[in-house]
Amino acid sequence: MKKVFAMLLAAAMSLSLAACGGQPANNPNPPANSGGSSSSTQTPTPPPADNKPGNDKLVVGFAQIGQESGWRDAETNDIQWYASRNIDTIELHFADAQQKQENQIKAIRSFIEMGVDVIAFPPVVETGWEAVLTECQEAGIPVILVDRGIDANTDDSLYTTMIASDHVWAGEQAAIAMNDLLGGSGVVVELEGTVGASAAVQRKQGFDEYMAKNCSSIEIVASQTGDFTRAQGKEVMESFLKTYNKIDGVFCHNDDMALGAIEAIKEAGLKPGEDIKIVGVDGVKGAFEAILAGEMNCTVECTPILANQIFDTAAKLKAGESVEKWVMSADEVYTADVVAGRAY
Ligand code: GZL
Repeated sequence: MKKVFAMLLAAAMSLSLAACGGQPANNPNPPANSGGSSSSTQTPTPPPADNKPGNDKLVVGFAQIGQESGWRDAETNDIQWYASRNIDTIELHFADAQQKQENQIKAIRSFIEMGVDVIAFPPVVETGWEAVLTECQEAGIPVILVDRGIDANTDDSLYTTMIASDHVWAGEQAAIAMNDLLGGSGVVVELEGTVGASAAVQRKQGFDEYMAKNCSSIEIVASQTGDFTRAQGKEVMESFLKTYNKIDGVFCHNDDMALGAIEAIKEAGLKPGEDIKIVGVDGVKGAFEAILAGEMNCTVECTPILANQIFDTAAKLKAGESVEKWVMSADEVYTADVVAGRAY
């Protein structure tokens, strides 16, 4: 019991440290935008002269989606902290696209202009990348997709590798947990992530297909996007509660929307985690706290701690080594049993 709790708390702590910009006590360097570019929406300015050929640092351009969730902040802080701890060997150019695809594309084009060694980015949506990825290919700059993918119809030679969790698996695990929580029957609503994002499309696919195939007495009566944000998750859950007089469970494509749904359920005079079962994805600190408080029932982990893999893979690509097309993260399912430590 103590071991599980310590492990979970450590997991939550590392996520929360990364997410809240905090740093382990022994890290003298606060997370910094350790590249030559700004971390605002402006297109990063070209790097100093030392970025020209001959600079033996690994120069990576990272076009981040934005700051829509605690998970996203955890990923950003992990990447910036890792680069700030390795400034002798890594030069990170980091751009924040404020959740706009056009800003990600602008940032990628500026990285091409800089002549970075590798470009890495989480595609905010699955489509609309052919042109800019072709420009990367023509410039001879390998591309790493991070935490989300692009449409299966897009020529996959346009990117070198993807480092991400299996989002279909996450949706299936959420369905298994929800089925268990409802005892095989009930009415469920779904809070979807960003429209067109692979993490949302695939979590929905995993959840809905599992339910259709295995849970004939569970009905999904509504499914609507909350754009992966807590505020919109709350708003959509409020509308569901006004529309449906019986909701037994809610599947949220990420924990931030689950935390918003919890607020809405409480304000409706109901008990989250009891009257309405709540399953999320990500494994952020707030989800563990809600589960420990009995207000949430399960979170399916999707690790945001990818910096090590990103920079290791980038270094291999710079050295001309080949890498797997998909470097899949290993994730766990945290039900209340696991969190309470009864599972061991
Ligand atoms: C998952 C990632 C998703 C998270 C959300 O890999 O793309 O984006 O689940 C985040 O919290 O907004």
